Amino acid sequence: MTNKIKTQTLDINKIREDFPVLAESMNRHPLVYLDNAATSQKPKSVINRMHDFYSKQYATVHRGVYTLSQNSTWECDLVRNKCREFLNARDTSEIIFVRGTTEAINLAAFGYVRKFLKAGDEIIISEMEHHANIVPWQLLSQEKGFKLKVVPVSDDGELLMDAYQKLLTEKTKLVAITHISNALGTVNPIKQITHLAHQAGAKVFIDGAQGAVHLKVDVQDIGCDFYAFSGHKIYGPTGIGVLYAKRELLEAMDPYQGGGEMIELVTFEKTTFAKPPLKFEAGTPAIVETIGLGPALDYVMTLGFDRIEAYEQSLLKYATEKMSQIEGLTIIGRAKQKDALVSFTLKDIHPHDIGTILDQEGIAIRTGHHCAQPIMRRFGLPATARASFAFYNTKEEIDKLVAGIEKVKEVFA
Ligand code: C6P
Repeated sequence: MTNKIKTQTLDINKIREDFPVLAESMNRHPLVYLDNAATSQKPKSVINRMHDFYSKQYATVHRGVYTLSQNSTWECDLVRNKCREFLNARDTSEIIFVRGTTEAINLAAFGYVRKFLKAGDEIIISEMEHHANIVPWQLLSQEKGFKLKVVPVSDDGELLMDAYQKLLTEKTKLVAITHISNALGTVNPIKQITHLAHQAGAKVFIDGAQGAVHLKVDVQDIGCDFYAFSGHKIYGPTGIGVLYAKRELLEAMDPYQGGGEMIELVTFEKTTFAKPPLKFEAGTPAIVETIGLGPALDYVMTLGFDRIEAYEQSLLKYATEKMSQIEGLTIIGRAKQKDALVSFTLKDIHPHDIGTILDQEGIAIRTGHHCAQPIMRRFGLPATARASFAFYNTKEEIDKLVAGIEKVKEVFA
């Protein structure tokens, strides 16, 4: 893409036409979809590609000698290469297809940590992690006797980097941190986190479920050992995601699941394994979901992350200004580096009530603990309401959200 195209602003009306669901109505109002951090809507290019593939090209991968299957394998390999390009990984063997971020974290936990960490070792996570980046490490720590240490978070929702540095010791073997918090929107300094962890001799896992959607990721520049993201959050299908890991780690790791295609040779006495990535992809994969991920990544790469970020930041700024003016509304998470979501409480109104009333206005937001109970506890809250934005959202939609919140207040006045 040329610099000229990249410096143009996004044509939001045109973009919205690419996402058919955005033209739908909900409860007699035009749909205002603000739950993008949970899962994002799909452009026609993704929907059509999957439909066409099922209609004309579908066959298994890696197993067939016939042309239909070989083409299917070829198409999935092209998507693997697109993921490599998307993350700037060195090689396609460093791209493992998984069901999503959750499975990627479990793969690293059970393939790497279970093999290489021992009793007394330490893993550092943070107070703002999603449960997916807590529970797998916890399950293993209980089995293996290593310790989980937690980086605290400031009142603004920023990681306390001094505390992080103090937690790092020669016992630290892994640092597992989210790129962007799904509950607060905080963008963490993952390059610095990685650098410090490496100085202490620890490996680094970055949970990119939110990060890969909003920011340009370059795994070589970050230097992280693992990076994971989910297809469904980045305008692609559910059931497909990526674990990036450095090749030498993948070679040393144990497979996560046993089954078809991940083997080299099987006897009843012993099995040897295929090389990465197939070593970690047991069973018939999510073929059509893999195919659908291709146009989703094309879509964001064509828009360009500099433009996506600039536009989403303008939405965040606008929403923050407008919502701050609502009496009784408190924004949870005011980090200096923050991405496109606003988590909030409104007086003592339960977030589920806020969500239910907004739904009557056609506005979809998420309410609850956002699968991040520890950070809710940190702020002394059971739950928040969360509006999360994508590049297809508009300031007019934020105005509708603000009007909807005023309506909630009226109901509870
Ligand atoms: N967060 C949200 O509404 P999966 O479900 O595997 O695609 O992604 C899990 C996950 C891991 N880490 C972070 C930071 C996440 O935000 C998520 C998913 C959704 O915030 C569903 S709870």
